[in-house]
Amino acid sequence: RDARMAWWREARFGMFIHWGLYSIPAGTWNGKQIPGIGEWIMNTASIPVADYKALAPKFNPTGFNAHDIVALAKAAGMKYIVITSKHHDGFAMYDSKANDFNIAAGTPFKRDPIKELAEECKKQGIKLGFYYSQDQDWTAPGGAALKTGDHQPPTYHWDKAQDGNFQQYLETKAIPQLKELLANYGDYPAVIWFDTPTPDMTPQLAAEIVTVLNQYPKLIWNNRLGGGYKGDTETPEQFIPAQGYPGRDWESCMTMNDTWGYKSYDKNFKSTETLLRNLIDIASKGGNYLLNIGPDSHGVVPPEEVVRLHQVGKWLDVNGEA
Ligand code: JFZ
Repeated sequence: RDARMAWWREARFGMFIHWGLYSIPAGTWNGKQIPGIGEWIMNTASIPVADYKALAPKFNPTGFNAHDIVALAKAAGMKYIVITSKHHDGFAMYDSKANDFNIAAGTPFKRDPIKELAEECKKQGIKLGFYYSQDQDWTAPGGAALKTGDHQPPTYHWDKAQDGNFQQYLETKAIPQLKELLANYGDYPAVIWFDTPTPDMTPQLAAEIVTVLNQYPKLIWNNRLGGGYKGDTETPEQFIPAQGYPGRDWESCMTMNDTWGYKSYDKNFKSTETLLRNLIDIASKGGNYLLNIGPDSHGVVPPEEVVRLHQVGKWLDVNGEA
């Protein structure tokens, strides 16, 4: 266990990337600004499945440049990247054969940004992990949804197209996609970052996933699988725990503004000084800082984020350790 965690414990600083179809509406739907985090817009605005899926043919992020993103992470002093391979909207940001709602099969872009990132990370010598929403999936029949607004229990679905059986969703989409992600990207992923487990993820169903994960003895995965599994890492979100987590590895994930996925009008960016203080506070308590960027619908990293990351890196060059 210790050998497996060694690189992660030394890393201290990583880049979270939330990027998907939600970068197209960018916080606005039917002319209305939708409150809350940008990647939740489908749920928050109760967007029908067919309308949301209609975003895919409009997604052509030709400004995406894996080399520049990896170089940006390195310039900031980051040692790893974790990118959304599939968020709660169910859209896979890689070439998936298991499900055709994905960037390679469903968009004019046709490329596989996860593959491009994996190749660049290997070239530039940094670790890469995949966020995967294993439980919530708002466009696959049987996928779970957490409650928003007036959505009704027990499923909190808002469109009949979401109805189905969770186990079937898991066995026909989530597990096959996890297998693809684990098998098809060379040395990567170094990390699988699960999210938002619901009671649907019983110990029995989670065990089906763990059986797959266990075939990759170097893999690190977080505490958000569900089914009672504690995983390798605690994941305090948007805060720094007062004393860390004695006996546990941990990673604070944070946004620079108030959203993970790109929102065109969220300009509430933290200062570089605040980002640096957070990094130092977290490192002093033995944790890692996973700091988010949210590329836009062209695949371009917002300039406010680029500037801050360069400033953090500059400070570390002068004051940090090698
Ligand atoms: C989840 C996602 O729903 C969100 O879109 C984003 O990806 C974020 C990193 O993770 O949101 C959460 C998950 C857990 C908590 C809060 C928000 N939590 O434990 O307080």
